[in-house]
Amino acid sequence: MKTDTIFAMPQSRADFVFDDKVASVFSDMINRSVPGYATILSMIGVLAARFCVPGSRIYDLGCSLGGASLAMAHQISHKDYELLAIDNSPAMTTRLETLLTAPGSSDLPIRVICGDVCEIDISNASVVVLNFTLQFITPEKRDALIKTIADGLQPGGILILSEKIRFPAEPLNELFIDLYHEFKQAQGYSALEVAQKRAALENVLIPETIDTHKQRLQAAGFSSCDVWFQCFNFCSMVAVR
Ligand code: GEK
Repeated sequence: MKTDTIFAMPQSRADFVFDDKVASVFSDMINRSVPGYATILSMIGVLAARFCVPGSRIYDLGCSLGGASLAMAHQISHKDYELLAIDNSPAMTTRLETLLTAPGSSDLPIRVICGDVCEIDISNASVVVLNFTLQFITPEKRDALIKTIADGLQPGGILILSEKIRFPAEPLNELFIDLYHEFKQAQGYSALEVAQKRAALENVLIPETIDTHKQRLQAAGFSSCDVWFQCFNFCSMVAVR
């Protein structure tokens, strides 16, 4: 795994993009930047194994290098489903295509699509995953995307929604951000790397509160939803159609 040193040297401020440079170090970056990432992936696999209905589709929206897709495909005991792994970064999808040719992965029912998750059709889905993707979608488009997902899920199907979140109480918000930065430094990132990445993400990653997510999920037609994982300002929710 190539080490992420993208923000190690002083640089002029520019918005974060999922380009080739990021894709080439992405596994290291996300593992050291999202508390509990490995646990979340593994439990997405457990949830998918429980909810994937034979003959249905699974959607991994904003799949990056396919961490969630592979966790699901390796834990579902049958092969009677189609897993659509979608990302609008060609650098990510090209790499994922290559990863899927590796021994042990080449026979998995995963189809990689380079495209915008806001533009795709969703139908006959039993499981949909937005693992740290909705936060990068412009807030005005989020209601429509969640509604498209709800409409494309079978009754009883699930959406797994993982997000960086903010808290309504400002002192708590600041505390969790501070603890998160401490976590990143414990993962080997310098104070400069943490500060430069934070600035690069400022206009790109827009976190919302858990209440905002829950209200949107309910309004879209999910019958129930709740948080199943949380560490500081990172959480994962499950919503049942
Ligand atoms: C994982 N889920 O490892 N359409 C398609 N893809 C998009 C869009 C869009 N409109 N906007 C952003 N992306 C992954 C991790 S990373 C999270 C997801 C992070 C893609 C973007 O190209 C990137 O690959 C991904 O969403 C977000 O389980 O880096 O914190």
